[in-house]
Amino acid sequence: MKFKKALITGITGQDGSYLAEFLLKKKYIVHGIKRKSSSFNTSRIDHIYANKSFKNKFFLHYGDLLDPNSLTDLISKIKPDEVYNLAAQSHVGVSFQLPNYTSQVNSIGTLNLLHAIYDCRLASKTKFYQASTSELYGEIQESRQSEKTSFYPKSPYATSKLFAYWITKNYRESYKMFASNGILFNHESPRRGETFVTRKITMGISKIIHGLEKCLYLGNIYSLRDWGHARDYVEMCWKVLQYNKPDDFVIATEKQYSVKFFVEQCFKYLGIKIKWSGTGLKEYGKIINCNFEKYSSLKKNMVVIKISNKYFRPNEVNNLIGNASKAKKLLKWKPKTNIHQLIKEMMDTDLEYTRKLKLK
Ligand code: NAP
Ligand code: G4F
Repeated sequence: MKFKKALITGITGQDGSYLAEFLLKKKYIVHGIKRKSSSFNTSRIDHIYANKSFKNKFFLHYGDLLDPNSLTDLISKIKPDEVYNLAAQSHVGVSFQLPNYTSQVNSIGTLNLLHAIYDCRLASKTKFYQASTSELYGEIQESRQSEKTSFYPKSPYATSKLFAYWITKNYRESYKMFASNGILFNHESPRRGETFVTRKITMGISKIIHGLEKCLYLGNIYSLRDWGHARDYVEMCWKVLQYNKPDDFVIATEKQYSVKFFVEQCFKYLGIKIKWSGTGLKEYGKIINCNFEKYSSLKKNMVVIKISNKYFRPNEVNNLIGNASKAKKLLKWKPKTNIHQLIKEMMDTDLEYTRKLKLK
């Protein structure tokens, strides 16, 4: 039996790790590109590497989106059936501090990868998935954003992803490549990077519970997002490439919550009641009630959330909510995990992680 071969860029990231697991379960041979780093950067995929049943099915290679030679070299050797381009400088806030670098990696990096496939004369064989983003909608032009909604990017990150979105379509049209965009709304998990807001919250609360921190500092808590689970969304990346033609798909839960709501629900899940007071930079959240015997680090009226100027962006995307009816209809998709299940999984994992951290 001939197994399909997939090449994943960004395999060491949140989505890359879930996608690798998903494809291996589907009997793919999975190749991943990892960057050279001065410290270990494979913690999200070490368990896959250690799994004996994936021996000779899972391979890691050094490479970088900014090193076209490494991409051509790998693609010519592997000859993948499917390439998933998940690699990016993916932090919107950081992109304001690293606009040039972000643009190089996210825009030119995507071009480098597409062109490597073309150069290796694999344009008619290899399917290409581009990790596009709801950040493209930025200053929203329609109350629910679909594939037909106009883009209005508001950060160097979003602008760089706009180039990547269009160059993907361009290679589809010019060279008849099966090149598709998944326009994914925010998706989270216990493997989310610790500086993205949901994970920052679940990790921050866990550290407060275990007495490792006193207070969590956040930026714009009135920002609204459509949050799904990364595990559900990587299945969609795969489905996008199994569709009968290359196309672009919005993937979203179609439900929207604020950052403030996410904070409240995390505390609520733990049986802790908080109260908000103040406004603007002076807004704060304090503990009103909980089982103080169980949570010995907490005290009544303890201020656990404060607002810091540091976490506001020069240009904010305030409001995102997707319309995923195309994917629901054509790819037969519906999200499996709701916000409360997501919070439970993230809180449970981070509480256990910080409990062990405290024992060290
Ligand atoms: P992530 O956790 O930040 O992972 C990014 C990955 O890209 C990491 O493996 C990183 O390697 C790698 N990378 C960065 N620069 C690279 C370079 N120059 N060459 C090769 N690899 C490089 O991101 P994610 O949340 O999994 O998201 C995956 C993709 O989907 C990204 O393109 C992101 O922009 C996009 N996206 C994400 C969301 C979301 O809500 N998560 C929504 C829409 C779109 P290191 O581990 O070495 O840093
Ligand atoms: O978690 P975030 O940093 O994610 P953001 O900016 O929505 O971007 C993520 O989702 C995109 C899809 O729409 C991806 F393309 C992108 O790669 C990334 O995965 O911030 C969410 C919201 C923002 O409005 C931010 O201003 O939360 C607000 N926020 C409030 N306080 C904060 C904080 N964000 C962070 N990171 N840290 C805070 O302290």
